[in-house]
Amino acid sequence: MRVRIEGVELHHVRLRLKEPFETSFGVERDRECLILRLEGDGLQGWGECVADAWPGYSYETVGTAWHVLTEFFVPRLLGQRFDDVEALEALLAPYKGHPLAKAGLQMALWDLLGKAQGRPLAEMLGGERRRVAVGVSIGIQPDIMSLVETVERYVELGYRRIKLKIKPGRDVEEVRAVRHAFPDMPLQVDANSAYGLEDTPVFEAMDDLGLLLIEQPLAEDDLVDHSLLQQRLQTDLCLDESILSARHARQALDLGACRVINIKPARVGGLREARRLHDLCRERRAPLWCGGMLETGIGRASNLALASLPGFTLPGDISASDRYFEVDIAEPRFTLNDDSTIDVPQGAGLGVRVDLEALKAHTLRTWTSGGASSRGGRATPGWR
Ligand code: NPG
Repeated sequence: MRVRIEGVELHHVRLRLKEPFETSFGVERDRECLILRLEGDGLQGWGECVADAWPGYSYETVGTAWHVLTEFFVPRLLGQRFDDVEALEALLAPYKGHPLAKAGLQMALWDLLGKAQGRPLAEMLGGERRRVAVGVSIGIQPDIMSLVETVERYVELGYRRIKLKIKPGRDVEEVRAVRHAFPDMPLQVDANSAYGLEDTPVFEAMDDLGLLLIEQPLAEDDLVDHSLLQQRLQTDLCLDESILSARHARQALDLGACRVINIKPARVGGLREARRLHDLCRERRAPLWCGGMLETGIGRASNLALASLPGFTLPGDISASDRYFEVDIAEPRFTLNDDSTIDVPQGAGLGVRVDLEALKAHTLRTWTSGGASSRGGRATPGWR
């Protein structure tokens, strides 16, 4: 069934996090992102572009995504008919980079097509599980005692896999203390590219702590040094920021730069490329898990659908809705089951309903194009 894209709306949203989230690249107190709405044939498709307010994790920001979407991507899309997502991927292929912006738009088209076909996203992607194993990612805490207490709090809530953020000077002692307090807990660490090969002793010191994996220790553009580091360690390295496509994943595995892959659909330009990456890892029997970027309920629904594919063998960074924001913009809220899993949405498309009041209350600026509301593009006046 073909759907004609008649209108596109962008919402620049800011949601207050329940607690600040500190990583090696900085502290987040609010989460900003773009929420996209596609209109066609009387249906609406929602997507989330996870570019943040500032270029910490990625060079993309809400500002760059706004620019490429309004100036280039949306004008190509309007008035076109789609019966699959492949056509959108092909339409955007000539534009270099900007995977987060492309992925947000693609998510909205998956949702729209799913609604048009009456099929849940998980089924469209080839998902098999009804619930997926999840863990929680814990930011850098003010001191070791509060770190151990924070881990304890999440363990009491039922999370059975913990990821700790680390940075130079806040690593070995912290991880050792948590390991001591939770000897059997599946535990992993994430450095977000904060180290160099000269820091190898730091990772050697963690090598006997029974970690599930060490995520992205070195620079994102450096597969070679990752392979040198992996040779020195028993613990599996996992790459996140370094893997921008299925091709990168193949090269990283071939080079021995990592043994485990983290998939974030946004980082690789959308769910279609994420599925190719999944297929590659499955073929290679490389352990795989779904990362998270502090998504709203919209992006979380998409991650849950993806993680229902059979190649995801490790728990994802997909926590319950109440771990992130006081107020979310999508319903229903996701809750943690007793076995540290979250149910995969079963409704058509993403399977969530956007709370328009909450969306409006958290929107800083909007832009509409096509549809009944305007012709050309129109942005909220007065936004700074
Ligand atoms: O539960 O969504 C979550 C957070 C998981 O730690 C997490 N994400 O580096 O992987 C990361 C980190 C992140 C957060 C990256 C925000 C980008 C933005």
